[in-house]
Amino acid sequence: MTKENTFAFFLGCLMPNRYPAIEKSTKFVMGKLGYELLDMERATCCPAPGVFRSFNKVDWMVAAARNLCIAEQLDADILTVCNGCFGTLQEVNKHLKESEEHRDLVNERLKLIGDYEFKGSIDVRHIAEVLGYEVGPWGIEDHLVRKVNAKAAVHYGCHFLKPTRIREIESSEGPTIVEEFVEVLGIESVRFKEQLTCCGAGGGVKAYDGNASMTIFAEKMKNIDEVKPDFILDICPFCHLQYETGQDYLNKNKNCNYDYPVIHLSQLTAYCMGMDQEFVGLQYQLMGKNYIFGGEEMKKEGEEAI
Ligand code: 9S8
Ligand code: 9S8
Ligand code: COM
Repeated sequence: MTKENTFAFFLGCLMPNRYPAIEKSTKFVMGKLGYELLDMERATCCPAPGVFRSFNKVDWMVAAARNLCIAEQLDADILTVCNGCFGTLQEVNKHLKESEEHRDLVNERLKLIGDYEFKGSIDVRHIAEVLGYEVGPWGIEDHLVRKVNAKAAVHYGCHFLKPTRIREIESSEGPTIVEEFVEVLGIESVRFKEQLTCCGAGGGVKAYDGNASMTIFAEKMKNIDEVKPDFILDICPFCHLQYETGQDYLNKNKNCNYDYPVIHLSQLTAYCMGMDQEFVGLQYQLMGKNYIFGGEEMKKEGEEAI
């Protein structure tokens, strides 16, 4: 049993480097909900599943296990807000718990770099799961300061759902976990064509072949644009990056005219729980345009600073 109501907060690479507002929002949300988030000192890249695993599975496992060991030493389950980080850490954790052979192999390697031994004493959780299943729509309601009346196109991304047999997310083929949670925040989720396919960034595609990545993304945006949401809601900083920079790319190079705000689940939840728009990062993302988020104020305490 790990410490209750405590998580080792795994930052990954993208969030601290490009989207500190997601980090700040996550800390705000979890703190308000009564969780403690511990820093994982000396943690590295997860390493990214679509990239590192494709090159060398053992090295991928060793580097991931090192991160898992840091959380084991803190005696806390890992919390991640990124699908890629969830993909790697959840999968390696599960696999090493099951495979004695690989556990021994990985531990042999870990010994070479210091005081690390994978024991298999923690779990790995994604914020969408924690909010969706543990806090639940039923549990968030009392913490809300405002609701947002807006339509969202929810993008789940690949690694949160797949591979189905490893992730164990309820209904990987037709997930509703995010939609059900954000409904309580006043969000209507609009379905769109091929909703569950890749954003085009993952698996090393964005870095290796930018054109292929943008071709996939252009199709995604076309399908989203058909249902005209107020914003795009994601649960992964890498998808977030793709939606944000990709729209600019299509506007500049492919004669498009997209300006959908891109919002991570942590940011949306933080806003509804009273964090100032400016700190949630929405102001910056909307680049001086009118906020889409007025929303309906529920309590006065919404003013509080962070
Ligand atoms: S770490 Fe390094 S590249 Fe990244 S953000 Fe999420 S996936 Fe894990
Ligand atoms: S989708 Fe396909 S591989 Fe991934 S999870 Fe986040 S980035 Fe977008
Ligand atoms: C995507 C991570 S979230 S990776 O590029 O597939 O490793």
